[in-house]
Amino acid sequence: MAYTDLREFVDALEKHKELKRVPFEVDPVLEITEFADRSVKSGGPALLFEKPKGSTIPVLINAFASERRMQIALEVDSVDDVARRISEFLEMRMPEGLLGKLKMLPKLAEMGAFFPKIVSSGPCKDVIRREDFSLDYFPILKCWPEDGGRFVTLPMVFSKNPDTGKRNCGCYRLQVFDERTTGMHWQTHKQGAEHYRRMRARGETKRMDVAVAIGADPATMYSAILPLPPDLDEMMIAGFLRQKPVEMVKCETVDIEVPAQAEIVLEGHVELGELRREGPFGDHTGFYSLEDDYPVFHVTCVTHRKNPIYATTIVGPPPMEDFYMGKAIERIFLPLMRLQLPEVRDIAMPAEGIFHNLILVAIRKSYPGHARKVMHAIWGLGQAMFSKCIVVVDEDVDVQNTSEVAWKALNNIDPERDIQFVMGPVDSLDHASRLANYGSKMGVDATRKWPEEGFTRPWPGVIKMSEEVRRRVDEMWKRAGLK
Ligand SMILES: Cc1cc2nc3c(=O)[nH]c(=O)nc-3n(C[C@H](O)[C@H](O)[C@H](O)COP(=O)(O)O)c2cc1C
Ligand SMILES: [Mn+2]
Repeated sequence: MAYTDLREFVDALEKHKELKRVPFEVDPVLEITEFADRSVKSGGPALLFEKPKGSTIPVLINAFASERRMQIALEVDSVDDVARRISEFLEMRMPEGLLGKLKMLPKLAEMGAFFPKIVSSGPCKDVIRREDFSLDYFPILKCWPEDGGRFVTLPMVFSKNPDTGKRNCGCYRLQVFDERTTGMHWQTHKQGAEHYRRMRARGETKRMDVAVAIGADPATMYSAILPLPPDLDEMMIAGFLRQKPVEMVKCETVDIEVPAQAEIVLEGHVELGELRREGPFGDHTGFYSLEDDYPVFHVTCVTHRKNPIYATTIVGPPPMEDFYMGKAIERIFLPLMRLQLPEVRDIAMPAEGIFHNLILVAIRKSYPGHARKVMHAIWGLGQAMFSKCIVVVDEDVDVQNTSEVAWKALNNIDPERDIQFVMGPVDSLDHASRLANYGSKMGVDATRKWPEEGFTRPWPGVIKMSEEVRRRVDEMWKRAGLK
């Protein structure tokens, strides 16, 4: 049964002993970060701070911050189950004959059940504040000592493509500038930034409507970070994940819809052309993102539930909560990647690589230069374009085992021959690239080299003891009193 809202998810976490309430006062300035960081690094629970200093609204953090919590969030025993459901849909073809077509009906009906549903009202409208509101009312974290201020870190930012009218929802942090204004940190490659650019290019209006929802059922919250193709509605994917449509409700002051069950909604607009210094911010690279100019979000109305919960996260030196969210993305998106690249057997993004710095790819190699084809395909695949280092190995290497990859890949390469550099877009958070958003990337072909690739020396096998000897020693091992 799909979670209706954030509260039901909190209850589920509590039932599974995955949540700890902190009943005394803790400061959202730095102290909550220290709690959350220690908890995630020690395999601790999600935390619900009931008395954040300076606010009456409780703070939920680390709700997705373990493999188990991601399973609870998506209501599966393994996130591979989600991947499996996606694969089934992808394999769905119109079958031959009437009987086959009839058998398809339930699947098609299931698909129809994913589309978001507009409803006339919802709990996010329990309290509507058109005049009397201030962002100071919320327990917004200052995450790290050198941060430029307080940041909303887990928002669902809704905007519309001015050309197609299609909705987008992305998680872009908001730096609080004052009671009613924040930064709007959509990086240049993201959909919010694209909507903004298109709107500016049209030159018809000076304002872009934006609405920010904070806290909802977990699948809806999670959909905001998914690297979906442009114009694919995150709310539809949320419906697929929770197997129930997301109920959407119109905003009071802007032409945008938000999840009706959201805890908090900030309605407002971005003034086209207005930029303001944003940052620094202790980012998910584990370094501070430097200050930069970003659009400004003007809040014009706040709506919220009775007794709202403020959902947030922190990013910083890995692994943090976003690592577990990203790990699930890796699993869920593998079948989609394999649509284009069926030779890919598995991929892994180890925590130290912060997603964009390192992707390990195992392929079934079929022709000369195959590893390089896969690298280029990944650099051309949505947000995977940011991959700073792609290491391609043969399918017998377990990419989930980073140490095995390091061992085998480092043995297998002749660096000058097997490492390839390309120029292209890089993640906005890359602090080492020569220019912001533009720099070099590296592909490592760590597959076994073929004669057809000009390698004519013999290639050695990996050392392995014979099964027969292993069995003999199993028995002698015990006889020798070894454990
Ligand atoms: C905790 C967290 C914070 C994030 N903050 C930002 C951010 O401030 N700016 C940004 O562009 N992307 C940020 N992202 C990544 C985007 O949410 C992600 O790239 C998403 O796919 C963007 O959606 P879009 O393709 O619809 O633009 C963040 C992700 C997470 C998990
Ligand atoms: Mn999107």
